[in-house]
Amino acid sequence: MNHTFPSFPKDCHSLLCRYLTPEIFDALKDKKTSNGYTLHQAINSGVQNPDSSIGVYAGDAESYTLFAPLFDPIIEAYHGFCRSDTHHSHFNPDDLKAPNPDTSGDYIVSTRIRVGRNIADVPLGPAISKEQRNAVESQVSQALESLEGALRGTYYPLQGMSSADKAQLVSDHFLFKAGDRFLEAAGLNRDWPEGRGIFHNEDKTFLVWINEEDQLRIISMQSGGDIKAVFTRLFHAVSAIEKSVTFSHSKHLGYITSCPTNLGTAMRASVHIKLPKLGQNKERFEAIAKAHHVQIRGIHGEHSESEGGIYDISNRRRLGVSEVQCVQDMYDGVVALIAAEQSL
Ligand code: ADP
Ligand code: DAR
Repeated sequence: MNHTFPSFPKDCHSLLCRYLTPEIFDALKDKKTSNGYTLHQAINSGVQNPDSSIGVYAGDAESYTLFAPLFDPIIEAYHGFCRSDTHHSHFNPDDLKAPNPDTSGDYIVSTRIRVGRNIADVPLGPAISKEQRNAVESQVSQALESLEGALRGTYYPLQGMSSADKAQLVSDHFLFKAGDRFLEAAGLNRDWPEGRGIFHNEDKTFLVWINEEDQLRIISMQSGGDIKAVFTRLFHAVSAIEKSVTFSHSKHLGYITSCPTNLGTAMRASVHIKLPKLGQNKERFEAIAKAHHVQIRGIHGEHSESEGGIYDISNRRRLGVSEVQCVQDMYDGVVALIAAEQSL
């Protein structure tokens, strides 16, 4: 058990180093969840990677209550969501006001909306055993292969997949990259690639990642800017899967995920969008993004750079807002960014 308060560099700006006080460390350092998950494990990613933005991961739903003195202020700082708040879901695509904002196809390359989900009463990725992870792969892949119609598809385990097929799926933005150093230090890459894989339908507009950062990442995506069509497909996919799989969920935090940034809806709705002029006007770009609660990412996922003036624009809020609001945030941000790009 590591009993010494971690040392953080002076320029550490993670929420971990902001909220882990010696008093909180002393109060939590000897506690373990029923799955044996410790404070040391929960903070290891942020200790090993002082450039983390958050720096903590939950090993099970219980982590969010047992380590609440640390997780609660981090959740409040990231989501603006307090201990006494409750999360409400609203996933009806009929209530999304989002006519295609780019029918000419001049700006939006593609649209992707994903939710994270984890199986109820099973430890999350940082604390799961190899046997439990393999059982999740088996249960979820079987549930997916029973889907019909437009959701019909095939499961491809990562183990045994050729490097060429893997590289092609990653470069085409369909498959997750191998776990990065943040996930490594959180214990999320253990036994890689065993128990991991990807399910997708014929035209790769409906995909499910199994046992990456969460046990499921349910994804709807297609070329162009028909955001409502992508959201509608995701709604039907999630509704079909939850008929046979029970997800980890709480009244207070919504859908439970390993990283606190994904709690609540666990939804990230994004477009890959051409904004070359705004890209040269960072201050204005970031001001519009902030005003519309959207995040700017590179086009190969988190911690990547933009290429050719193309950016990944997605909702930042996930907890304390509904699924419809997440997509509305992204949509309204995209409309404002296109207008700004046109004005430059
Ligand atoms: P996540 O969204 O699952 O949290 P990332 O930001 O790492 O994770 O993105 C995962 C993959 O999805 C990356 O390959 C990224 O390029 C791809 N991606 C994200 N948004 C879009 C989009 N709108 N169109 C196409 N690919 C996308
Ligand atoms: N890299 C970690 C996680 C940040 C949020 N992104 C996730 N969960 N993929 C950090 O603390 O920076």
